[in-house]
Amino acid sequence: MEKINSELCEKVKQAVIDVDPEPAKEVVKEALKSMNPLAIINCMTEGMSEVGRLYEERVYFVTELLIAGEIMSQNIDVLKPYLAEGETPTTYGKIVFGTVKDDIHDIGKNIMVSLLKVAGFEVIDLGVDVPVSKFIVALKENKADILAMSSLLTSTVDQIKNVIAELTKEGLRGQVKVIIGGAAVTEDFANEVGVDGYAVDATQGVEKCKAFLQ
Ligand code: B12
Repeated sequence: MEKINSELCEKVKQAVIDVDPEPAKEVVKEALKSMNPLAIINCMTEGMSEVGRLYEERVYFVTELLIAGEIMSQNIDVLKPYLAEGETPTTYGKIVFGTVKDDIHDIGKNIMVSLLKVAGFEVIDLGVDVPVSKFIVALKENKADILAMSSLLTSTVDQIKNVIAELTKEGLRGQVKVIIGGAAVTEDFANEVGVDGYAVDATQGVEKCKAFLQ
């Protein structure tokens, strides 16, 4: 069970919203003394949603998005070693993971990649702005069991459809389970494109990947 300290969580969230890296680092270090690292990541994610909202309202601009992204990435690196504590190593299958073409958002993907590794998956992380062909080549080369794709932009979400179409054309669709996520992806979209799984967050995403291979 994740240990959540709501006052500290609020501080962590606010530290991301304030887009000031040094105090944010201190707050995360303080939180780590009494909170589960995954719970801290979830509090930071809440802060990121608020940063997104402020951007939408034109209170924040791309600079703030960039700094908030850096704060999130740096602190996830600090938390990563603590994520594995208490986990029993298991060997699940291989996953090819990437953010779709023309999209460079990678924080959510990186969180899920870390959690998948902790859970015992072998992850081939293709990074961001991944063209259709790169996904296909990686799946073939690695004989992967699962393909995971992230998309945060409504303008790039249709890239998922392109990958699925190519998978089908190559005769690979029946051999890999496909899971998608990211702020631009909805359950309806997932049903429409006919993927095997969709999850609203990385923790649920990992559970779905485990279930695919059981
Ligand atoms: C940080 C940020 C950036 C940073 C990204 C830094 C980085 N290294 O990723 C930078 C500054 C680069 C950026 C750029 C842009 N951004 Co931006 N960005 C954001 C912001 C504020 C936070 C995203 C984030 O990291 N959230 C925290 C993480 C943890 O959440 P997450 O990625 O959603 O992941 C969670 C789940 O979705 C899930 N998940 C994610 N992937 C997957 C995959 C699978 C398989 C599964 C199961 C689950 C899963 O797990 C995670 C949680 O556990 C969002 C706002 C928002 N509400 O999303 C806008 C947002 C996504 N950006 C937006 C925009 C418009 C842009 C720009 C076009 C701005 C511009 N004018 O240049 C560019 C586009 C660049 C590009 N080509 O990709 C819009 C998109 C609007 C839309 N509907 O298309 C948003 C929604 C802001 C807004 N409200 O307007 N951005």
